[in-house]
Amino acid sequence: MIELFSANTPNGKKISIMLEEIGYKYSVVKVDLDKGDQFKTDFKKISPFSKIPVIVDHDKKKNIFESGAILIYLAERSGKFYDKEDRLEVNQWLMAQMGYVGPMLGQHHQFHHYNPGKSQFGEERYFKISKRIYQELDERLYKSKFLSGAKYTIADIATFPWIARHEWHDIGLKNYKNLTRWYLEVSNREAVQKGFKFMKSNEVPPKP
Ligand SMILES: N[C@@H](CCC(=O)N[C@@H](CS)C(=O)NCC(=O)O)C(=O)O
Repeated sequence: MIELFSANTPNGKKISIMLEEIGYKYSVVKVDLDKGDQFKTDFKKISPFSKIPVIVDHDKKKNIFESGAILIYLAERSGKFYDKEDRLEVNQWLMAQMGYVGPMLGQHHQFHHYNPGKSQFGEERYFKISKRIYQELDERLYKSKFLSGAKYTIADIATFPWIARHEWHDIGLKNYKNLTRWYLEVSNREAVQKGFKFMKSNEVPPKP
């Protein structure tokens, strides 16, 4: 049994989607980030930077923090979405999500969605970078069915919940044909739809 400590955010959804994809049983412990649950002593013991998501794998007696590390752990444990021969390619797209796509779109959320009007520099900078990311992903998906190649992998699972915030991004997902094709294909997966609902029973990936 896996315990998932999480919140309803793109990083949180990566792991519920993965757990649904591999068919593992899991329970969800909601970490209320607005109330500061992440700073509680017990949570800090399993999350040194006070961030969700974290999993506790009770069968293997392991706690894992960092969504990329959790995805790799679950992929290796289940033998799914991270084939050995494809790992070099998957790692690149996964790390690009962890180090670039997520953090930059996250800043765009801060300046454009949560705090518009506070910093023109911040708004313009992250809007521009976010548009660039859409373009770059679109170019990749013109050449490749999924991010790391022909197969759906943990790189797609990591990236999808971020693009699913496209309404906040105001970039116009529909204008990016290949990114939209990928987005719809991933959205239509049953496990993705289930994983998306892990905190709100009626939530679905928004249409492009
Ligand atoms: N690199 C981390 C980022 C996780 C992250 O930023 N989590 C946010 C929510 S999406 C969080 O827990 N924020 C609470 C805080 O920083 O106080 C990962 O991918 O797991």
